[in-house]
Amino acid sequence: MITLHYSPSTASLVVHWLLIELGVPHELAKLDFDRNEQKSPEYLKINPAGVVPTLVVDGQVITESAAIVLHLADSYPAAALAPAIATPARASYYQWMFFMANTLQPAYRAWFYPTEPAGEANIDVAKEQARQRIEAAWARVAQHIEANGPYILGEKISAVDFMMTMLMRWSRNMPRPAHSWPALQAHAQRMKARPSFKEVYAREGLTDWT
Ligand SMILES: N[C@@H](CCC(=O)N[C@@H](CS)C(=O)NCC(=O)O)C(=O)O
Repeated sequence: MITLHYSPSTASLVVHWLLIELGVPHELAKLDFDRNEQKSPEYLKINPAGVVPTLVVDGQVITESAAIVLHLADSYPAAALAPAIATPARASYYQWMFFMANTLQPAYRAWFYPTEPAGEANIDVAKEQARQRIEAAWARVAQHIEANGPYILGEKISAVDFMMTMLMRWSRNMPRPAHSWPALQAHAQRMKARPSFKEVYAREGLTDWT
């Protein structure tokens, strides 16, 4: 039994999307952020950070979107979304997944939760720094895809492309959206054309950035 604790349009989107892409039977447990359900004592027992996603697989709790994505890709090898262990492709796969999780995600966190870096008094500075970090990161990914694409690992799609698409989406209302880089726009179009993307959009009730 697999249960995804999620909230629409958040970091749980990539997990939801992959569960659909991989054809994994699952249940959804929706958290209402407007009611702060992600901070309820009950939810904090399984995810002490009070964030989504949380995936519960046969009773085992797994948190951190990138970790869940890596685990799902390994667990369903028929989809070939993870290169073989100890190969050069696997090294690149780790590199880019960690880049998404360690460089882009914290910068987005600072953009969307700008009081966290240095309090209410420093929101503008926090947002400006986050914006610069996000744009610099996308410039680097765009350069890489332009030279080595169409996917992050070249000709073959991998789980990182799903993570990357979710993160590109997060910039859609920012001063410089990721899709304004032509190489990233082309990547996004490929990913959006997947039936699983349309399906996760339908299931989460999303309509923008199509
Ligand atoms: N590193 C975590 C970050 C998750 C995260 O920040 N999720 C946000 C939504 S995008 C969240 O749940 N925010 C609610 C809150 O902080 O109260 C992961 O990748 O799973």
